[in-house]
Amino acid sequence: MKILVTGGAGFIGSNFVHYIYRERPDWQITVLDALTYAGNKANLEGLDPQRVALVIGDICDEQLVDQLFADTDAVVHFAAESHNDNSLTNPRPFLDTNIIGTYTLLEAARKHNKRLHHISTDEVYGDLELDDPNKFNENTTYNPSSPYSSTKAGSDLLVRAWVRSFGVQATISNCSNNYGPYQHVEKFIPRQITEVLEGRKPKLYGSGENVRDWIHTEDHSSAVLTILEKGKIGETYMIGAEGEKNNKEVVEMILELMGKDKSDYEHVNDRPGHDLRYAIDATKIKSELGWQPKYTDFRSGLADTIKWYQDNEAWWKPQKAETEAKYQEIGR
Ligand code: NAD
Ligand code: TDX
Repeated sequence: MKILVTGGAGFIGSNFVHYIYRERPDWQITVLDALTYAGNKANLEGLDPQRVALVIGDICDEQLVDQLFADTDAVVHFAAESHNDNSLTNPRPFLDTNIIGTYTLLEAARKHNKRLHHISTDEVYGDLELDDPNKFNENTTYNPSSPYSSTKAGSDLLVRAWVRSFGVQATISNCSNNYGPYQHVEKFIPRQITEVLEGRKPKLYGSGENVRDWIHTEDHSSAVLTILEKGKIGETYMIGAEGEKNNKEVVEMILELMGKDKSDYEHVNDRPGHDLRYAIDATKIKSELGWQPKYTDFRSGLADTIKWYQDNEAWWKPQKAETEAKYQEIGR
């Protein structure tokens, strides 16, 4: 089996590559990654180059994509511009990568008749009230809020159309917020951990009552492999692990696990259009494909993640000053 992984040098993509490398030792893996600010070759260190090849290139490059699709059995598509705050400052790269990039892959999947799994997010459904008893499921209406989530929504709709109109063999998954090793320090959990490691206070947007449904990235990987092997073409699967927590609770837990006073954080300006709550109903993937998450103890997953950032300062330090300078400019 030969598999092409787009965005495989980013956070979730590289965790997936490590997972496949361990779980499917006879698979050949090619990573296609543009190594934007979010991609890092170091995320693939330690993997045998006989089994894992890195091609540095853009998913919008039709010729390159065509060549790579000709020589693979299946494609898992993680590559994206992925950070909401960046999309509020400069939306254009989100349109290029998330929309045109996904279109380019779909055209190659159509031409070469190759299996494609598209990675998406729960954010395409907009947000929920704090007391809404319903969670997002595969039939929830699309209602994205930000340039990021609207371009992810657009990419999902392209996949659905290419399945229906051209018979492309694709599936989609919409996952909740991931945490774990190799996550860029611009994102919530790594930002707070590294702020504490640098002797500053965690930064909570607004009141901190916004809820995210956390899943360990390892569970996201096992779900994606399950869909790739057992999923039904044309179907969408929600991925989540019942990990709802508000941001204030998460910051307090980080501080406590790092031996600090749990009130030792600061409030900063809120994100414009900030989604209030995400929550996933993952009944379908559990009942139809038999998937179950393993990392259901958030506190211990968070403790492991803190330890990873403590042990891997050389990995995150080069991104940190530039990331905080960007936040300073936007007052968050
Ligand atoms: P990330 O920003 O850490 O990684 C994205 C990767 O894609 C990087 O390696 C980057 O270099 C690469 N890339 C960007 N533009 C490219 C292009 N034009 N051509 C080739 N490569 C390009 O993102 P992530 O958090 O790992 O997210 C991966 C996927 O999972 C995305 O599709 C995202 O929408 C989705 N997702 C993320 C989360 C989350 O919590 N982070 C949750 C659900 C879904
Ligand atoms: O410093 C911060 N303080 C803060 O309170 C940062 C960076 C974030 N936040 C809040 C905003 C959100 O409510 O924390 C929450 C999580 O923020 P992000 O890490 O930026 O994630 P989110 O906007 O929820 O989107 C994430 O999950 C869905 C990923 O970045 C997306 O790629 C994915 O699709």
